[in-house]
Amino acid sequence: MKTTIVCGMLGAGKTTFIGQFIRDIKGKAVVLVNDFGKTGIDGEIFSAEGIESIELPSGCVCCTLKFDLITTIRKIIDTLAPEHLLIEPSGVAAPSGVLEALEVIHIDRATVVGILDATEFLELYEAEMFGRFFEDQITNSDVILVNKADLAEKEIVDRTVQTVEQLNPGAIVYRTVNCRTGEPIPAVSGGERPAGRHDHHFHFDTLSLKLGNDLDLEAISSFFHEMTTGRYGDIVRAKALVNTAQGPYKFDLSFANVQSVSFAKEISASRLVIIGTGLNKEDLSSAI
Ligand SMILES: Nc1nc2c(ncn2[C@@H]2O[C@H](COP(=O)(O)OP(=O)(O)OP(=O)(O)O)[C@@H](O)[C@H]2O)c(=O)[nH]1
Ligand SMILES: [Mg+2]
Repeated sequence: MKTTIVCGMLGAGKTTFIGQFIRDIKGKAVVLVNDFGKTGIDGEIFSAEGIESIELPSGCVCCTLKFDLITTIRKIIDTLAPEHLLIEPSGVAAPSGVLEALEVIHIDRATVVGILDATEFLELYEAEMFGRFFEDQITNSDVILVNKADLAEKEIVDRTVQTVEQLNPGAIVYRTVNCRTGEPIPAVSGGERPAGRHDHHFHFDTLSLKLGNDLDLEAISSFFHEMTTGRYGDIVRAKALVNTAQGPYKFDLSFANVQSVSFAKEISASRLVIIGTGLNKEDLSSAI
């Protein structure tokens, strides 16, 4: 079984990447996705794209859920027998923690794809906002996408690529928009991994809300923009699947960037997940 781990900070583009990458995979592919929030969202996104996935929500597979990760992979192998397993850990997971879990079940040739959001990476990395999180991600990745190149200035994208190449000269680096590499990703795997691991020492709070159906598309969009202002706390990521009065929609906030796109299918249950620090949960719960 081929194994690919797709890691990256919250909202960097992991799910977007898998949606593209899986089209080039021949044979049965299954995605194991670990949403950080209490309510899973990505599983339904994969399902709408016809991608088979197993969800492991609520927590982080590189720490508290490591045992669950091992058990779930074993179960996937026994029951679904995929030829290719793709793992999307939560956006706070250290790939070294995921690799350690894989070692326990003797999967030692996984390819690690690291996705960086070019609009935020340098600022967060240089301010050492997340300890050694980015270093762990970059040094453990075989392939790195400097993504969201459409939203960042060219000079920032160039400096991001330089920083990545300095940290990991052996990695294959792409500049991408919507994670499109323009060529199939080479099946490189298991290059030299740095010894030791770096736990993440930052913590995000999460809030999951059930939403009513028939909410107005514009109202939800403006609420998403309002969430970037700081009035509800420091929100780094929010995502929602909602059957709006104008049809099913997917909403995304990652750092200051907000997007809404219509969703291919009726949504099973309209819901919203918010991740950040100092969340004003009372106001958030009554705002929509
Ligand atoms: N403009 C722009 N938007 C992008 C790009 N890549 C991804 N996005 C958008 O960024 C948002 C987050 O993308 P996802 O693929 O869900 O990110 P993720 O890393 O899976 O997010 P989590 O699983 O929540 O950590 C979505 O609205 C994507 O459409 C890009 O290159 N440019
Ligand atoms: Mg995702």
